[in-house]
Amino acid sequence: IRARDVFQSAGLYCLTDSKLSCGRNNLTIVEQMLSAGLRIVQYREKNQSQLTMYKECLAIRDLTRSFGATFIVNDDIALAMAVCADGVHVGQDDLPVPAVRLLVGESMLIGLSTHTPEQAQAAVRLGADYIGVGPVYSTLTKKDVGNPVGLSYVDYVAKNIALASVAIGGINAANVAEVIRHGADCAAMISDIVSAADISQQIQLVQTLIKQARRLR
Ligand code: TZP
Ligand code: MG
Repeated sequence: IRARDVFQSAGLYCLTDSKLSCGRNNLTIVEQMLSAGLRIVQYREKNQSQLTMYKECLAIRDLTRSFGATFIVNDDIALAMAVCADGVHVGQDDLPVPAVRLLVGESMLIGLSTHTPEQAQAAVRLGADYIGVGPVYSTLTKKDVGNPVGLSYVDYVAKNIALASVAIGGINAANVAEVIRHGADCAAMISDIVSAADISQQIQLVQTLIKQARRLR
């Protein structure tokens, strides 16, 4: 329930992706995100050495701590633990949530990507703290991504699953309002934010859209 409060009050959840950030480094990007008021950041990097990721992740962890923001590490449980992240995010083909819990303990948040009602129900049983809901729309950002689940799955989760929900996949300033109106606690975005010319301005725009959409729920 405490986890759900964090996600509901945050509204926007941004992920890093150095391939999409137009040459700007992750630390600069995250600093701009946090300065613009972002409250949840996920470190998501592919194909880099463990040492490179550790150093970058540690610096981002310090930044998020100084802003009082929630910091989540994608996929890599050891890395999440080594930098004392607030949470770790895993997918359906990663270690099962109870095994992750055994490793990270009770105080670290565990997020699980889900794509079907059965997976969402299992996430509750297994003790996840929040679920990813998606991909809502089609996206070019993630290669091994499944077919879009659409807003009907967002509706299902809003009505039936008590966990915090983070909608993801193809969400941008043009469609974020409908995702929030359909009941997602948070909207997760990569390309629309990290590829923006002015990250601060884009964050502020999207946060305004999220606040407006909540009032229409
Ligand atoms: N998981 C499901 S879709 C996705 C991830 C990590 C990528 C989302 O990126 P974008 O650019 O916001 O569509
Ligand atoms: Mg993963």
